[in-house]
Amino acid sequence: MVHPKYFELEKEQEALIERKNEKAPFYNGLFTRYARPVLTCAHAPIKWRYDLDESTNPYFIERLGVNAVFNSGAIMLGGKYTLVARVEGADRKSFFAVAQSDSGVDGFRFWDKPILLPDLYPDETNVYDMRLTQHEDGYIYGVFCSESKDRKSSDLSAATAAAGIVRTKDLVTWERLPNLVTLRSPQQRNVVLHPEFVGGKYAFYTRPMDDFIETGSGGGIGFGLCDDISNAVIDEEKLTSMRKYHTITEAKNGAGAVPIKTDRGWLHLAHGVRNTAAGLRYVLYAFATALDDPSRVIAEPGGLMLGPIGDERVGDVSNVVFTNGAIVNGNDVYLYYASSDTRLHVATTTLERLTDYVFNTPADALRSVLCVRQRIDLIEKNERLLSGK
Ligand code: M1P
Repeated sequence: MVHPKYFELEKEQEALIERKNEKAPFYNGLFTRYARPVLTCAHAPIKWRYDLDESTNPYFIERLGVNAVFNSGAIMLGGKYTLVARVEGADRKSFFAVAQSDSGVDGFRFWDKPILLPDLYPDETNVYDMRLTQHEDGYIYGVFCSESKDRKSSDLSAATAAAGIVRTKDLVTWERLPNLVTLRSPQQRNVVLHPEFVGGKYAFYTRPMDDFIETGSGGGIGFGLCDDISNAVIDEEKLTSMRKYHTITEAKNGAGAVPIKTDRGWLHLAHGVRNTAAGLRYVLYAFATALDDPSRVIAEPGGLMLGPIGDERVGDVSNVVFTNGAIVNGNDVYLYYASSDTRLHVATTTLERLTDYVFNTPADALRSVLCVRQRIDLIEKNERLLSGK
């Protein structure tokens, strides 16, 4: 017999999924934020978490809890806004699951079962943060962090991060390819596959790291080419958006969503990290690279584009916003970002607004005195306009 509590929880969950989202009272001219997250642990199907059978679960206790639903890859598929979310079990292990919506801002519903990836690496302990690239070769690629225990270290928590690669045509059947090899960087996370061939090769945005947490000598977001994606090896990574002292990228940065092609260049939505007395603070920023060379930065607004506010600031890893997916539908851009490694939100904008933001927002002047100069120039321009002179 199905436990009666199941029907109660199902009803509550249905109400949660069906609840319309509303625009939040926030204005900056660039983004519309929404009042409610689009995915949370409460969206995970009841049958993923509970044994529904009253005879084996008389108290209807959650057997396999879901702790968080966050960093999601995003594409438009079959006319639906489609996310491959990072779902984290109560056991701390993350896995991937597809959720779809008709509106992009509410109504996200998980498919029946999470994705069971082909098991190529026996030491792989955790997988997370899949970027979905609809590549011009006809496949949808998922590039994600494949984390394994570092068996060379005596430190119990020592781990190594590599970029796992899968491909599919429908998000149902997945082919796993060998992990990306970067000959000059010992570890990789936040790797994104560029959607087009560059000089006939597959192009990846990388994030060279010496260590699992610290990027060490890794100077920023890298870029590398490889001939064969079924055995992807990158010999040389050159830097695109670099980490800089006393900016939002000082501690580290990483590619986020798959770059968006516009007439003026590739638009990149990335994250930057700085250290504070309260720990690491993750914010989102944007930059553009050249159409004829997607590694060459041609515009980089100063400062953060989107940071954690209100309830977003608190969670399992507080003071974090992180993106690994955006969807462009016509002129509209849906940026999916997670807050504090706990839940997933959406912010919307348009291609025109995003392009204007990236190309017309001043770069970081890098020193207080120059930043004040920048601001006084703006104030004086406004004063001239306001006084009609
Ligand atoms: O906890 C914040 C984020 O930390 C990592 O990002 P990075 O490699 O730039 O430090 C990722 O593990 C990400 O999943 C997480 O949201």
